[in-house]
Amino acid sequence: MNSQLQQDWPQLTAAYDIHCDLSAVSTIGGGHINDTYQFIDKNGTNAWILQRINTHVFPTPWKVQTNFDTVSAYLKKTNYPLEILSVKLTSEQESLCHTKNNYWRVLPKINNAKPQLSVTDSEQAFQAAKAVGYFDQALDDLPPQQIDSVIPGFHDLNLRLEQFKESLLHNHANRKNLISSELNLIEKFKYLAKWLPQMNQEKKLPLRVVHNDTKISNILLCNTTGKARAVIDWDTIMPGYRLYDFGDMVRSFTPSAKEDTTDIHQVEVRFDVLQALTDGYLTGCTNALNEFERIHLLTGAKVIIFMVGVRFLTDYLNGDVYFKTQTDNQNLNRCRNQFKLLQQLEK
Ligand code: GN1
Ligand code: MG
Repeated sequence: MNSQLQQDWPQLTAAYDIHCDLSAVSTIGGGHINDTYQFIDKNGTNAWILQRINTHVFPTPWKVQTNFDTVSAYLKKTNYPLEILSVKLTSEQESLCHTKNNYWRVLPKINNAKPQLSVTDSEQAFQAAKAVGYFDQALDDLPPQQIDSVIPGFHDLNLRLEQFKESLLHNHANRKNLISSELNLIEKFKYLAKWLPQMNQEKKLPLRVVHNDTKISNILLCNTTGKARAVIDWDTIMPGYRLYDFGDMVRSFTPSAKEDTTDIHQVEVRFDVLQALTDGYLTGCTNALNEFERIHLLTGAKVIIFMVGVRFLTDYLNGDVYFKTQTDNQNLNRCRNQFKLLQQLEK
């Protein structure tokens, strides 16, 4: 059991009036940043999610939570058809519980639905992508100024390439020796960083409130019907581009393998899945993309796949301090898988 949870559990049970033994709390989810747990309150049959916000990644947790609450309140006023997340308040009526070292939130668990690490078939891709489409469409009129950019430059590829350069100097455990082919690929694909600034200059891409982390494990599908129940993980909702929400689906839906598979041969773009997710997204957000965005969906995908690959490699060179890892070369494998996808799409 995580020592932070152990330490904070008495305060959490008091703040949320939880009746549950710590031994009955279990870890859930495959997220790389926050710690996520589930428990059942003895007072009822309700299952709950408990999350510890990673303040290394999100240094302003109150702002993250304000974004979350703003979106939650906003969606309730729309005809958004999926489950709307909202947190349980503490006894002090706060949406986060601040302990000595940590920030926690509690949410009702969505029953009979679970996240998955890869997409099984094109029907599933369609359903999940339609849900993301609904999400983006529902946020269409929420002014970006109402949402804080809690991680400045989150999807700024130029910044990510700068951070990569710095990590080369850091070169944890001489890992640079192992990445010569990745270095070549970064040289080859860094042209993608010119695309967005140019589009911005031509004022072609509208800045909107988007999800920014639409990977398959963030869309909960119903265990019974296979239809989407919820789009979860709202911490990175920020002003951004719909093309990147689309792109992160291409990144995480199209390969049949897990993001960190060590068998790179399994990493192939499944074009039927790509077609289905495109259809699904456009079904969900029928009116929310302009002509220009529709034409450039695949460019959005390439940019995001490259960017996430670069971020994994940066963390590898920094000594795995950002994304959670269980094995030594996990971030390198993650990067290699992204770059393989990118090369396939480029073809
Ligand atoms: C991280 O925490 P998680 O697993 O939802 C990351 C995303 C990456 C993703 C790659 C705040 O998301 O940007 O695309 O890993 N989130 C943050 O799997 O950096
Ligand atoms: Mg996330």
